[in-house]
Amino acid sequence: MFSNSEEFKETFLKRIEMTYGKTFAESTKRDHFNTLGHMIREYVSRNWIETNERYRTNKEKQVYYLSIEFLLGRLLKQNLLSLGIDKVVEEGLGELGIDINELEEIEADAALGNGGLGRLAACFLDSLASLNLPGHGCGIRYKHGLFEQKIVDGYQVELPEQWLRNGNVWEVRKADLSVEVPFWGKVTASNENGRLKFSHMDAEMVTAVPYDMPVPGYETRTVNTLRLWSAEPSPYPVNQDILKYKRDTESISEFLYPDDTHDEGKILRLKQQYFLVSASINSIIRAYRKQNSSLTDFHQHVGIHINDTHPVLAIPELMRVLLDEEQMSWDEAWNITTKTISYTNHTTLSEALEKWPVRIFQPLLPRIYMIVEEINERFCRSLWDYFPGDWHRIENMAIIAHDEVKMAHLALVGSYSVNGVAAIHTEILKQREMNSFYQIFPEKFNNKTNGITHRRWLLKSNPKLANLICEGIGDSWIKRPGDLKELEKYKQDHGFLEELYRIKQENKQHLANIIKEQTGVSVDTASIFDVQVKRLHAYKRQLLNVLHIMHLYNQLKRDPSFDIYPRTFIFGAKASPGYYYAKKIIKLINTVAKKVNGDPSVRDKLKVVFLENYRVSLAENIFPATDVSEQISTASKEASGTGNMKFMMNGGITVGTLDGANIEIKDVVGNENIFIFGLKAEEVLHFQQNGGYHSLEYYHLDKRIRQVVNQLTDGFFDQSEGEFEAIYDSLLMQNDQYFVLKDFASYVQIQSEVGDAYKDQQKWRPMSLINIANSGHFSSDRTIEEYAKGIWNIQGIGIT
Ligand code: 26W
Repeated sequence: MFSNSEEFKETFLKRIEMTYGKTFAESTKRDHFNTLGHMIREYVSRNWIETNERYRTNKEKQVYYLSIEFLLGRLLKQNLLSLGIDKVVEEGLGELGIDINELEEIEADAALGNGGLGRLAACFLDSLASLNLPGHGCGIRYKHGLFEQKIVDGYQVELPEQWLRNGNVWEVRKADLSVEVPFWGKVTASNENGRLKFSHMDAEMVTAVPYDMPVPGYETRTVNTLRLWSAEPSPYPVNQDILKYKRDTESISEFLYPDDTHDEGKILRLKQQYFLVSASINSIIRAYRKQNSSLTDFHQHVGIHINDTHPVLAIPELMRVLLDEEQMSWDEAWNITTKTISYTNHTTLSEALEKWPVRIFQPLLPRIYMIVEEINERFCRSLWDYFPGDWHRIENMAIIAHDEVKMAHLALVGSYSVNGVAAIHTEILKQREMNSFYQIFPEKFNNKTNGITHRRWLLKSNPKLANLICEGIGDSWIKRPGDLKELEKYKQDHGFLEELYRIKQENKQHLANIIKEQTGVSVDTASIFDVQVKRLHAYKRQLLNVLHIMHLYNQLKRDPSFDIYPRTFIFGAKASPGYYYAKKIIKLINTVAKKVNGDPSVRDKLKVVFLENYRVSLAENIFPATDVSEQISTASKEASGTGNMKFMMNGGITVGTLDGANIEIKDVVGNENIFIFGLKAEEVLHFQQNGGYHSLEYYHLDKRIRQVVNQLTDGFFDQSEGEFEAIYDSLLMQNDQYFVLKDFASYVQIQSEVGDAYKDQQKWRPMSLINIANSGHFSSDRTIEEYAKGIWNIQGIGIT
């Protein structure tokens, strides 16, 4: 299509004239972006077709990753890099006077996810394709992704996100592959040759239309597919108000629920879940039937992975197809289903565990409910053998109990593999949260520590560092991230460490410019950039970070000569719109920022910045510019964390609790290259079980704590009265559930050690380098290889 910049330019210019009927001089940046996007999509199409043909002829087992979220971000540069045409295109555009970085800014983030779980799914797609593995994504094409956040007077304000406003160049609508999804109605049974046949009557049909996006691997010929489903009115007649029907239908893929870890039990969300599952399973089976006459060996050719419980209805839906359409016996259908489905758990927080009231579930999905009931009855009966007479336990393990359907229990019973996302998280599942299930299905449980794609989070977003690494150890790490380890040979190399520092400073300057533009605050790149970016949640303890800043401010006010290495504290976080407490924390951060940044007496020592609308594209500017990575969740609460890995890979050093994957980061970099503080998971669990923690004691005994906590209510930060009462109460009246005050002293102490370490650059730079050198372990390539071998039983054929 084009192999050098001359050919590229020629095609590009011709395209602009033909598509827009304009001369190049008249064309806009958006015309350029769209033209380039379409050229790239055409460029991949040959390999896309060939990949699908290869999968068919080799009869390779296919894996489908079902996820209610895919947090993709922008795709332009990632696609160019993967296809190996980034240089040619950049050069060609440059000769036309077009800056690729400006074109990149035209693209809207595909923000079809809330946070960790959705971004993990996006990283997995990149690794699957890059490892030549037959794995595809199935999700929902939300018209509105995660809300846009504005900060107005220190408060979060939400605006609807509009990523499709200017179209999506990467997708292909495939209306001919649409699937009809039934809701409501009733189930009737008839007798056919002595067998009961169930039919779903009078259902309201919704048409699921697939939009496919190519997922090219990095310098491979493999192009996998991300299929996103959009809800449209069905052509089948309905006897109701047609306008209402159209609205109701389209609302299914209208917007992404902005709830991260809090189950709201809204009927529309259950509709979304079944919509995704039913459309995906039926299109998977349709493709399978084209190749195979019967579904008896389905599980040997297809793996279906469910990303948390949101797509767990894949289990009863697959059962339904096998029972009602294939006429299989229950035992045969169950055997196939439980050898097809595998499940990842992403959290142990009880408020995140999905439970659906039967009164909502049953009428909406009548046939699916019958099947879940049958699964439950058979399961509970089998429990008698394991726990004879233990009524209480059996009731607790049931899938349906007290008029609720417990989605996690359905996932545990109907899948062959259950994995946690970091070693400690999997242990907590086995020993505590899911212990009863572990006792009867020990073989199902396994760990797959999360990872991130180093091709986006290092190669693409930190090109300067990537270049330095290539100069130092070659470029094999791009395909084999474990090779980053070779960087350790530079840990005493002055020249190399100096370069590393210089690049960090340049990246800090770039971020400083963004901060200035967005907030008006000038920050000093000579200060330590100390960053906490992630969803706002009480357990992640942004509050601990703020209380520490308040304390530093108090110390500087008391003693202006107080020796502290200058620091810039940077926050980015969206709060779920209904999460009152989280929104108050955002207001607190902004309130403290205003006071501190406005006080000339601390100007050279402390700055506090809240960057609004934290998202993938902003994150790509933040990770490369960070010195200190805040990973300070209450131990046992953060299942894994993946931001921690992104900082590490870019040379940021972790201040963290022994929680989630922080523990494994500590294991690979060694104690001396990470700053660990605070309660351990067992201690947290101990206090939770036996009591013995009284936050008021810490308030009375530690005057630093007393001072900052009092400042929440005494107007010291010029807040209006009662503004932070909820925060004050959580700490003192509700006994500080997340142990903020308990960990305060230890956090202050470690933070002062961080300052000392940074001051001694001879010490800091090797630490930073060792973090980068050992980050290969946290590439999602490693994670996906473990899923491929340990769960899915698939292999990449050696295509490059
Ligand atoms: C029902 C509402 C709801 C929505 C989302 C419940 C739970 C979720 C997700 C499971 C929340 C989530 O994103 N969990 C995060 O998953 C990451 C990827 O495994 C982990 O790194 C994070 O620690 C975990 O919080």
